[in-house]
Amino acid sequence: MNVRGVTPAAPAPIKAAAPEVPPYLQPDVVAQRLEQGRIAEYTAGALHPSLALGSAPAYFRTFDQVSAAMRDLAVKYPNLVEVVDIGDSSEKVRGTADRDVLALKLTTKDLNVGKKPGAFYIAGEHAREIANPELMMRFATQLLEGYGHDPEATALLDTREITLVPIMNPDGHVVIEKGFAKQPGGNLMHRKNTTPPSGVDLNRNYEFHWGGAGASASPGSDTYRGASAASEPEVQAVQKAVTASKPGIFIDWHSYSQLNLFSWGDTRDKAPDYDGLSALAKKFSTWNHYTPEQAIELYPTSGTSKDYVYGTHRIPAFTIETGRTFHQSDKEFDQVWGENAPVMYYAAKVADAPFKRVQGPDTLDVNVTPLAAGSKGGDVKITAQLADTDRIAGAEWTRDPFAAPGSGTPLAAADGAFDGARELVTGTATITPESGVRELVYVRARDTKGNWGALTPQWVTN
Ligand code: 0X9
Ligand code: ZN
Repeated sequence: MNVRGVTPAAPAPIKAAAPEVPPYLQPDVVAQRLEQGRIAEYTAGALHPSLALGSAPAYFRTFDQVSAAMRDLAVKYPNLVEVVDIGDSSEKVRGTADRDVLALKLTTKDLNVGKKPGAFYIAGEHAREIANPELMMRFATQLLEGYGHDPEATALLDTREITLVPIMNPDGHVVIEKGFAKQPGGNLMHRKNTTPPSGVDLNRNYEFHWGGAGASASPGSDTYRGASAASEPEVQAVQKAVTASKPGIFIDWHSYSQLNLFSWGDTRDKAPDYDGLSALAKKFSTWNHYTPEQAIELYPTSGTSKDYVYGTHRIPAFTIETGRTFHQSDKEFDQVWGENAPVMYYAAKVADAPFKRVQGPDTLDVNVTPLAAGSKGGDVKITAQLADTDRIAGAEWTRDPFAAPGSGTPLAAADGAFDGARELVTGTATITPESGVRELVYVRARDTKGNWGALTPQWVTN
């Protein structure tokens, strides 16, 4: 059993290692990767192609492999995810390759609840920042494997539409693959796409404030802005998909520097929602410990994704710079995953009203006593731990995650009064079996200013 309670297929027998076997082919290393499910289709005698990628870290996969893995998820979880082709790579437009910009759209499809608040994450915009595409894939896999087991994953898929673009820059990704495989055309430091003569920096090509500070007009520059605003098909694809889906929150995942950046990147002026953006970036820091700051503090940029998303749509948008290197090792990637997975969950949780939810208390450790064996309804006792930076003023439980905050059933402070920044709350919920309602109860809390925090789910069980 691995940590998620999934029993992986038995590893294929592996021949005793000859001394010249490179480390990444050592039986224990291969077995460990099997355990992690990354090379699920590995069979003895048929080495997975990623093992031909020379010095690449084990987590790294080619564009084709990631695309195939995305399609595999859609086949395995047809009710929870689909692969959406949001546009072509620039090489496809030029007719020199056949790569699409692919998105995973994750949401429980069979719930009849109308449009759900969305979270939209993109990665792999800069080719050499190789860890973040796999960050997206791990998040997707954990949500899907957790559905029906983990209350948070289940609630997220039931109540949110999560769009992930693991590799926004497919042609650039292939340049990195060739670099690891030591093939002609490879370059492990490639950043841009491959539009002639030497690529466009996609994160300087968005149409909002295109051509301003911190973007070069020289095609040879690593921050070349492109021939015109949104000239690149990859940028057009993201702009179009964001405009169509109008998510509640947007994160562009980059590397490296351990930063949670928010708009603006091209001026020191504060964004109209500076306080809310800053509060969210600080909240993310409670998990990843990255420095929260206005993007221009790093250096000026224009035509970036987050300034487009926030500037054009007023959607809270962030650039998160993960880790300490471009080519993160397996060990560093595991750390980056550990510190950023809670950010990915949290941002999606608060996507219904990010600026409001971030001000409200956090609901932690929800416990629900089991129903009598065999019964589908009855009384259960709910307890939850609440935490805020200010005084907590109240809490409630509900079974309808779409019901307006304040419409649930109040929970009481266990110590008799809501008077602190931490409270234990208790209450009794009468569970009536209802068709079409998931077996989850949700708890949320509000502060003295009336800000309701995010919902935290827990199972009702027998
Ligand atoms: O320069 C970029 O596009 C981002 N950094 S990276 O090293 N991943 O290339 C940062 C963009 C954030 N915006 C500003 N710094 N203004
Ligand atoms: Zn980057």
